[in-house]
Amino acid sequence: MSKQFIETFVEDSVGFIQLNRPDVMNALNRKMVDEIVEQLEAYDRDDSISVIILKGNEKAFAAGADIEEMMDDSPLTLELADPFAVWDRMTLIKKPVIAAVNGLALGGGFELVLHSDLIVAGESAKFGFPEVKLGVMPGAGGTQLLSKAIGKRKALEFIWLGESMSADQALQLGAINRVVADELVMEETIRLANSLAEQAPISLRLIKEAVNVADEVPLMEGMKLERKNFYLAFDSQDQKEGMQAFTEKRPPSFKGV
Ligand code: CO8
Repeated sequence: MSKQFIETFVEDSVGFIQLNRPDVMNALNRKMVDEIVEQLEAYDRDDSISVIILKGNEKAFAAGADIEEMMDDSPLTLELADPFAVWDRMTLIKKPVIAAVNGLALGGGFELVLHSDLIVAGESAKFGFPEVKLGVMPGAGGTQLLSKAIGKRKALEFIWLGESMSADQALQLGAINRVVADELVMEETIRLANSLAEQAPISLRLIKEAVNVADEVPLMEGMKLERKNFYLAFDSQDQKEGMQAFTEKRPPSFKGV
């Protein structure tokens, strides 16, 4: 299906969102971010979808927020437009989201990648926050998400200097999950998505919630949520099926209930 700035399609139980402003390196204007988040939410509600993949094109995942759109903004126009409220909704997506990155992921494009759960990149991909060179700074979570991913000192170095990191550097620093040859990014991402799609959906959902709070709450609070989610998993038919299948020495058949 085609919206103004994204293409969407489904293969098996994987929902794809392809950023589609190739003339401007997939620069993210506000309407485009709205469309991305609305589609993430639609896939999240759709029982036939297990995993969501976000992708760009060969040259760019996304080269940042649309500079032309924001260049005449003032604090008041930003306050009234509230462009980041829609980004907050990404943190509420319960299904696994994988970013498949070829080419550039800069500024808001890198922030979109960092909002994803897992990240697969091509060997020539580049990640960075060039905002400092525009006299601004990341605004859609970049300072926080990159610091959590690679630590404060390395994050400061990259964001202060506005330098890009290579896919290999990003992998070594723990910012991304996998690097493959450029032409194999989609194949690898789909393989990863299909592996996730075989797992019990309720387990994936409860694990995502528990892992995400690890960054935000004191250890014992995180442990309590983990425990609550562990107990909750025992209310699912998939828990019965998973354990039954183990004792019967056969593969489980999960239904997501
Ligand atoms: N915004 C608008 N247009 C862009 C952007 C962008 N971020 N990036 C590229 N384009 C456009 C160019 O203007 C050009 O358009 P045209 O053909 O009409 O002149 C077209 O894309 C192709 O770009 P180039 O000709 O520059 O291609 P190059 O291969 O020479 O260079 C680069 C590619 C390196 C990506 C270069 O275009 C560049 O430096 N772009 C800007 C990158 C940048 O600074 N990104 C950060 C933006 S600020 C930001 O993201 C803040 C995030 C906070 C909030 C997010 C809310 C959505």
